[in-house]
Amino acid sequence: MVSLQTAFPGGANDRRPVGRKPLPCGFLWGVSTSAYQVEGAAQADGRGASIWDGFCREPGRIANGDTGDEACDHYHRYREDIGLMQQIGVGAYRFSVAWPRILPTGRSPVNEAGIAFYDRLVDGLLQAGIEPWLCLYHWDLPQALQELGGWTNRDVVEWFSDYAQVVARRLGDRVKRFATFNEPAVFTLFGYSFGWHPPATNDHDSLYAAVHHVNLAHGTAVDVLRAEVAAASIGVIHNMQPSRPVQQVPADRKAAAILDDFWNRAFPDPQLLGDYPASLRGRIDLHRRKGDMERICRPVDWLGVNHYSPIYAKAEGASPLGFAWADAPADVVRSPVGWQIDPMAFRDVLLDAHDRYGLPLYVTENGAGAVEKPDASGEILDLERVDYFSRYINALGEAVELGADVRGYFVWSLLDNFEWGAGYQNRFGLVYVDYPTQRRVPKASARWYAATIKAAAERVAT
Ligand code: GCO
Repeated sequence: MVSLQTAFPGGANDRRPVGRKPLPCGFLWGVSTSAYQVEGAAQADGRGASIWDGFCREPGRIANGDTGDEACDHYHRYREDIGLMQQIGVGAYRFSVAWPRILPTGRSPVNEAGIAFYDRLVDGLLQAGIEPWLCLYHWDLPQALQELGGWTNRDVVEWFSDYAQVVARRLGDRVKRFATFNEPAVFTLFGYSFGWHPPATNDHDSLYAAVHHVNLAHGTAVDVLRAEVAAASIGVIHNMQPSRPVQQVPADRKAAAILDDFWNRAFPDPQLLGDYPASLRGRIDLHRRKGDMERICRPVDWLGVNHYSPIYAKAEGASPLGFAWADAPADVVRSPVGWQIDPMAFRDVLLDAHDRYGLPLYVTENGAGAVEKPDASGEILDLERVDYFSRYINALGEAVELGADVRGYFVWSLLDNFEWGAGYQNRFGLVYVDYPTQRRVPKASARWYAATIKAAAERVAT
């Protein structure tokens, strides 16, 4: 393994991001992953199937026909991965629990072997001085529940709260940081409209049923976690990205505004402010019952913001949504995987989230994708990623300076991993994974992140 002590050839110290904009003391540095993307061991120890297992097997869904069957084998290699986190010096690890690993059919009985994995992971993290941040749902619904209608069946609210109760009772003696959902806007829109995620249906009414039931499941799970876990700190994680028209014409501007309501408001507004954006209310009313908004809007302790880039929309007359997803225009600065690089958009997202929701913020994902492989000497000199992080963390510092209450930052991701529809070809890790051997190789960005965390700690100490 390449040592993290190796001097960063690009000059890590020249690029220390926190030099320019000091961050608050106690600022938390972390890394994020999710269960289906890293665990692998899809058939091990009684894990049930998730909707992603079957979806990956459908021809043409995932680049190169990749699946999460093996992923990074984190299920077996979690100790080595905790060691990598220690070397980088992070204070927190955000992961998700695979619902079908601990409840193979989505409902009782509990799979003890599945729980035992999370016991080992949590204990290993605590021994290493790394705080576990547990997310209940990062998109891997048990297949058995999908067969009962999944998120479109209102009963899912009870299934989810029962699942939350199992996790709380079995892990809540040691885990205190909980998130209910990761990026509900993504899995609902991509799963119930665009066909990019399971269940890949395209029924407009199902989309809004799913939105409302996810919101209800969130609020119900917050109450369960609060009741079950002493001193719990509970949040929810949303992707927040400015929605821009692909061309400055009225029709595209209107499309971008509709996408903005869905992408940036359809979940955080009801969950944190108690109401849906006006443009969605008519659709949601078909699924709303008396008392629902009170069940959805429960007090939480923090808001997790995932942000990578702005998104683009264009007018699409044929779509019942009133917009189509669009690539970033050719004249903007883009990452190797085509996502726009715009650190000031990140700063503004944090300021807007602070103003609108008034909660402590944690950046729970930020990072840059690339198609990469080791050079002749075995190193991965991901200097573009280092540059991205450096600029984005500076933008975070500006947001703090302008008043945003941002308390932590988690890199996506610790490891290269299964990037959904893009399979393994797009890599986001600080650590390279050689999939055939599962060998981990820290990239230059891992050394840079370690230096950044160390410099921040030294600044506080001096
Ligand atoms: C998401 C998910 C992650 C992704 C990451 C890079 O934002 O889509 O939370 O699972 O892998 O964002 O696309």
